[in-house]
Amino acid sequence: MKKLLTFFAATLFASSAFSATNLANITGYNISGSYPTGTLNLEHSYTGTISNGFLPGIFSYNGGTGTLADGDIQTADIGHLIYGNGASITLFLDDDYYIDDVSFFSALGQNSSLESATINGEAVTSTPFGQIFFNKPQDDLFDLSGTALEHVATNQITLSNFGFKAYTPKVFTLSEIQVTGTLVSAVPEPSTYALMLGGLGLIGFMAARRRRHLV
Ligand SMILES: [Ca+2]
Repeated sequence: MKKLLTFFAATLFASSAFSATNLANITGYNISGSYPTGTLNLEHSYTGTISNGFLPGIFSYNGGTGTLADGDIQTADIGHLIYGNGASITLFLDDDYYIDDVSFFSALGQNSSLESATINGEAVTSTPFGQIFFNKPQDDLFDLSGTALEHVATNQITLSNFGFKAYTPKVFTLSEIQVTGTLVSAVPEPSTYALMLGGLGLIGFMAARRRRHLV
């Protein structure tokens, strides 16, 4: 009986452990509004289609993946310059997640003046972190906790309407994008919890009956 109780307790514990925050797998990304690879001597390889964008010298990247989601953060001369105001970036994830945050790692030694963005329709401010440049952290974290997006399951994130500090160029560099979240499929349904708790109750009841019989 004690073994069964331990088993149920372990199952409950394991299911809550499974729902821990993890790096989401970004399977592809589109960028609308971007300088070409080679700008600022930064290299960006991309597997999709690159076409003319909404301004001369500005390009659209569609249907592929590349340097910004390859797990390689801030290697010299690897990265990309994004045309800020009108740009948008769409990330495709391998599964549905409850998103915790989106991190933008700037290219090595590049200033970032990013302050905010619209993410899936919600205005979100960013917090600087990471590499120090001009005596200030230069990577940007968009934290979705406390926003309307916190408990929304999604496999696609669009960032647009980028906001910048006053009197700074409306551009930013990226070397890598990371998304952390909880896999929706790893979170047990409320009915699963009810079933497990019900099982625990039944075992407790049987144990109590056994004890009464033994007296
Ligand atoms: Ca990278």
